[in-house]
Amino acid sequence: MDETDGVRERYLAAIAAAADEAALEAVRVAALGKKGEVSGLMRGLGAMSPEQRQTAGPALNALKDELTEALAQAKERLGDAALEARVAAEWADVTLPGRPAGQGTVHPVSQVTDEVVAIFADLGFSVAEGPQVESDWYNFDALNMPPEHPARQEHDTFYMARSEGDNRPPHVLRTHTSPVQIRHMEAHGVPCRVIAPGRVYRADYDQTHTPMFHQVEGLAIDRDISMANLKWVLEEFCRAFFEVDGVELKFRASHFPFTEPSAEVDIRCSWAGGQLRVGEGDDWLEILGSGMVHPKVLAAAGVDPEAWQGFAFGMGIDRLAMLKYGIPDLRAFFDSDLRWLRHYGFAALDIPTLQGGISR
Ligand code: 2NL
Repeated sequence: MDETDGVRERYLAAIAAAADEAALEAVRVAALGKKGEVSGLMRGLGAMSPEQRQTAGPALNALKDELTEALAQAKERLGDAALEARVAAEWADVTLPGRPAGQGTVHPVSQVTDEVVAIFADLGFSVAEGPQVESDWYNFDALNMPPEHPARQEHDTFYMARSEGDNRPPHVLRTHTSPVQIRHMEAHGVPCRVIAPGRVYRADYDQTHTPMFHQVEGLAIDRDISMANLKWVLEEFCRAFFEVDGVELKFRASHFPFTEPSAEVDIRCSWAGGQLRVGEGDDWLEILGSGMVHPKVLAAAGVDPEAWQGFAFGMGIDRLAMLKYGIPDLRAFFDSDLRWLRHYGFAALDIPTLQGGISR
């Protein structure tokens, strides 16, 4: 049948020429779609005589089957080719290094705490911890600060709320870590050498004070511990912490309720060029308070002051961190860590939207 033959050759050629699946679909629609040419020929069967239809019918059916089959094969071929092209284009080098993940850093206060703990560990001190909410007995009375003592007046201390009729003893946010050492002596007895690092709280807020800050206290009790031992331990500590061999300390007479005698300790330094240099110059920088533990404090902790004696000291970790790493405003620690982190090269902080949110 000449007419169908021409159609067959044309569509087989078009199928072979289709460059992609879209072109192939266009050929299918042109031939076999509802308004397609072959579909039109098949509709024409109805107008034929039975004899004509007997030969034309099977021929058209065979044509339709052949084109359908050719279309399916072409589609598979083009599909494979498309997939291969995609695989070639999307080739991934699995040996490339990964994208660097954002990295955090240890907070300077934690870092300094770790350094201080390590230095005192070398000197034979262990670490003690205790509650941040304390009874006023452990925080004050045991430290020879009776109720009428000025430091107990409300202004500096955070008191825990009590509902009316609740007659339990008052509790406070600890104002120093001394109570940790009282508890340590009660629990483990003496002799002892401990340090107590941790958070402490005072209602104070300005360039050099934050309501929460960090302290490390130290305590050494034995039969014959003296101020000379205190002096050596603190010199060793400063040598190690400030990484200066020629540290020079000055013990200045002072007063604390929990030590007698008491001394504040200054370290020789220079501020030449606005930069702190420890161990040289003509300035003195106060770095800690210390003294021989008051007999009443030993007695309060269940230790016989006739048989035992020792020294104690306390210092601010945040201040130490400031001095060692040069951050001028204590509030930078806690209002936002951003300056600290930038100081430590935390690149992600240079995102403009983040900086827009910083008020200081
Ligand atoms: C300071 C002064 C000090 C103590 C803390 C202490 C602890 C016990 C007994 C006696 Cl259990 N004393 N601690 C002693 C002297 C000074 O801290 O200026 N801290 C920042």
